[in-house]
Amino acid sequence: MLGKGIIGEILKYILIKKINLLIVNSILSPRQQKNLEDRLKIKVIDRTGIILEIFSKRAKSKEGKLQVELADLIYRKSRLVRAWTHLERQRGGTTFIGGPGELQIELDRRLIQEKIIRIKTNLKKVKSRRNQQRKLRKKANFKTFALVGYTNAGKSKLFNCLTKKKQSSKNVMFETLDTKTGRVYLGKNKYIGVIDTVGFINNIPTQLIESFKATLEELVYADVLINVIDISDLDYKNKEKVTIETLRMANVSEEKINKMITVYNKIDLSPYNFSSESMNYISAYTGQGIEKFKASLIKY
Ligand SMILES: Nc1nc2c(ncn2[C@@H]2O[C@H](COP(=O)(O)OP(=O)(O)OP(=O)(O)O)[C@@H](O)[C@H]2O)c(=O)[nH]1
Ligand SMILES: [Mg+2]
Repeated sequence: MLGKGIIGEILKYILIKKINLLIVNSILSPRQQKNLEDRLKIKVIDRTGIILEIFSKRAKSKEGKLQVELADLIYRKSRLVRAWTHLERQRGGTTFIGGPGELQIELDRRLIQEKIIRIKTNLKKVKSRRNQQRKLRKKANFKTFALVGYTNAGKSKLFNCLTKKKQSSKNVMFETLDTKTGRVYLGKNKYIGVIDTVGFINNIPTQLIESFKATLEELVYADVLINVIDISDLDYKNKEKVTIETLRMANVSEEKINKMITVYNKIDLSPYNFSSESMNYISAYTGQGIEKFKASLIKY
């Protein structure tokens, strides 16, 4: 992936600036990671590794922790498998099976697999609890609206605006890992449920999609999705696409994606004046446009 020349450049920087960690902003194969570490003599982390690291720092609830641990185990397991073939090749094609290194890896792999199964069983319980809650909501004749979008777009801030709850909203990536539900009164005796959930990122590690199934499932069952977009972000068009791709990965139907409401947030940070624009331009920070937006939900 990186040519000799570039590696030489990086090596120079590492020595001059006394760097001891290299983060590569793409997905490395286990082999690529090992080769880089051998050449550079420092620790190397790829995009998946760093995202998993951030997720594990953010996880607070039991469910969040379980899901992050699962993603981490799936990641580590795949690394072990490939490292095994790597060792095998190093031995030069002998058919001898059962060398000590291999035995250790097999053992590690089995332990990881057992842990994966244990966590999945625990997560099944989470899923059935969720199912129960959904049934209750259906009974109460609530429509549910799920806030989706790129990480840091302002979903939690908007959730707080709408529900008057105090979901943590911070200027960091992946502040929210769990799903929270709140009730909103729209007037005329009508209530809706609003769901705040984990944010997305481009090239999201597949291990995360797989392990966050219980959380992402809420999106499959929500009646309407609201795509929250940070309009002050120059790259917002691309982030909108990433959200749609991620929803597809989470098995959300095309029909629901097509019906999705888009709301442009952080207009207070944008140099343009949106005050006379359509109702979907808001600031969850100043409260601008929120009442109009809320009123627009009554027609669903
Ligand atoms: N100026 C301004 N800041 C906002 C607005 N909405 C949210 N923010 C800020 O943007 C940052 C991210 O907001 P969050 O609500 O945590 O974003 P999120 O989409 O929930 O992010 P994740 O949970 O990481 O996916 C916070 O520092 C908010 O205070 C807005 O309309 N205007
Ligand atoms: Mg959030």
